[in-house]
Amino acid sequence: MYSQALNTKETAADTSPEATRFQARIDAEDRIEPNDWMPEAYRRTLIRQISQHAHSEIVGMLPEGNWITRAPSLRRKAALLAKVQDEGGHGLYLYAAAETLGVAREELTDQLLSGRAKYSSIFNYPTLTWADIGTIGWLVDGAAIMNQIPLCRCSFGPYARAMVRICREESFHQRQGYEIVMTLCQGTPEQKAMAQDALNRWWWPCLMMFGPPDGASEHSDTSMRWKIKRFSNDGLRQKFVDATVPQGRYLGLTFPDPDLRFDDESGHWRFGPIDWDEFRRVLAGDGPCNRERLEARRKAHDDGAWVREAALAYAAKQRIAA
Ligand code: FAQ
Repeated sequence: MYSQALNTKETAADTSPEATRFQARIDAEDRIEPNDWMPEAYRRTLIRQISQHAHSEIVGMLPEGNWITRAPSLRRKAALLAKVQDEGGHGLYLYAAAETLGVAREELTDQLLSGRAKYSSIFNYPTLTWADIGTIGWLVDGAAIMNQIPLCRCSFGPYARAMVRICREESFHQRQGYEIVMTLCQGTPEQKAMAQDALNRWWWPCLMMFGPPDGASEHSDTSMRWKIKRFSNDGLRQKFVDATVPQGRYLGLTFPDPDLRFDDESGHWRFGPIDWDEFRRVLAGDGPCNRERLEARRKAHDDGAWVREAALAYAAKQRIAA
């Protein structure tokens, strides 16, 4: 029902009395709940963002899942398995939050599998070595937390509440990733080189995770007015750089950016230009792993058809018995 609107630009321009009351509630930091009146554009914006977030968690299981069988020790394998399962859980809470807005989960799944819905650009890059698993935890989960902590204060109650638990788990993920990278950096020269290579490949795609620059972010103004977003894309990107650069320097790693420098006046780490052409290519389906990721999700969906059929048959039997 809402899929036609996936790519439309929403505005908060409605001036009806309901819309005015709604905006006053938002301004007063009131939480909006599923049965409350809300502008259709607010509902569509949330369905778009929450479902794309859910898809990101589900597709995000694939790059790391690739290393479960090759983790270097039983301890590492148990932690990675738990992390990937957490990501599956995050996807499910988020689909449930989206469903409270009146959209069916089957429709959201169909949008992902047909390629109509986006998921985070970062999951279209390959995991080539074990250091990539540490680096994903350190940087990708680190970026995810930076973006998601403010979402715990999102104006829509079910999304905000789901984010509280998700952020606690992401925080553990970030620490386990940093600990993997730290272990490699304290290991042999080959291990340290592996960590450096992973940082070289993941740094720029992680900066792209925060979305287009503010001037090109079509949804930001409206989403900030509705307090779905609390910070702009560039604002969060800068917070992430400021938090992460000292962590990398502590490990003795070098960031792949010749322009990176600390600006005494502003107190921020300044970074070089981001390759937005690469970002656009990845979003258009032309990243290193886009096709592979969607094929893996389609196969998982087809392979799971018998589970859905069995659950429906069981539910029908229960109804007859009742
Ligand atoms: N990738 O106007 P804006 C994770 C799209 S979860 C792909 O700025 P908005 C956990 C955007 O959708 C990571 N598309 O949009 C984990 C829009 O297209 P549309 C996911 C992107 O919504 C860790 C268009 O560009 N997190 O990592 C990206 O105001 C490790 C214009 O952009 C979330 O989803 C991108 N990077 O701001 C799992 C958090 N950036 O929809 C496994 C919630 C932008 O019109 C392992 N989402 N686009 O077709 C958000 O905070 C926001 O939606 C943004 C984008 C900030 C992502």
